[in-house]
Amino acid sequence: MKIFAYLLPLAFAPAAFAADVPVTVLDIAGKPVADTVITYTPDQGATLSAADRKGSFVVAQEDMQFTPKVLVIPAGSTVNFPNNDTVSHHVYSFSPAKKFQLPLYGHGISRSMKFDSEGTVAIGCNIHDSMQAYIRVVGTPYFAKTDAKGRAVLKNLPDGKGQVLVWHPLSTAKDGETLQPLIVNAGVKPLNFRLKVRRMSTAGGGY
Ligand SMILES: [Cu+2]
Repeated sequence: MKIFAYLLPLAFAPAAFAADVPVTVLDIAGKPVADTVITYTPDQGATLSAADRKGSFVVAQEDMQFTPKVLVIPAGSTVNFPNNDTVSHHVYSFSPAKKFQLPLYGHGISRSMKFDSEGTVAIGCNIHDSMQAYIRVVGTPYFAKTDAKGRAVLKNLPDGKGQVLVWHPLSTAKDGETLQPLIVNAGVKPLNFRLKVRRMSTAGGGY
């Protein structure tokens, strides 16, 4: 019966704390910045689960654009690139995080590619220069992307200290990245960022 004396304190131990942290990203003029990727990495390190690493995502080719223009995925994920246009496209990237080519293919056809290395992968079409997109490959399960209102929520952040990394393709910060420490506890507050961003550089709706 003595064993209960040991079990009882465990039953009343507080559950591991986790927090959802809302994030708002505005530009210097106070306008929302959509397509900002926010990641959180605990100082003790982050681990992607086997399920995280087997994710499947989509960057479609529609109306002569990539949709979405910014995608965030855990390292190890696969991205499908369906061509929903009537014209053919040739998807490629020269980025060090993933150099690849998906040679010219037409309507109704999809190709896929696996992304194992963390970093930013700039995607283009060999035929249509205005088609541009970015795949942000991350090594933490805690990530989010801002909507048209510049809002996102980092979910289930574990109790403790860590770093928040904010990235946007048009950010003037080095590599488009801004780093800020964060302490996650019961008093954690929403995060607000002001980003200095360049104007969109192409007419085709890319970045
Ligand atoms: Cu194209």
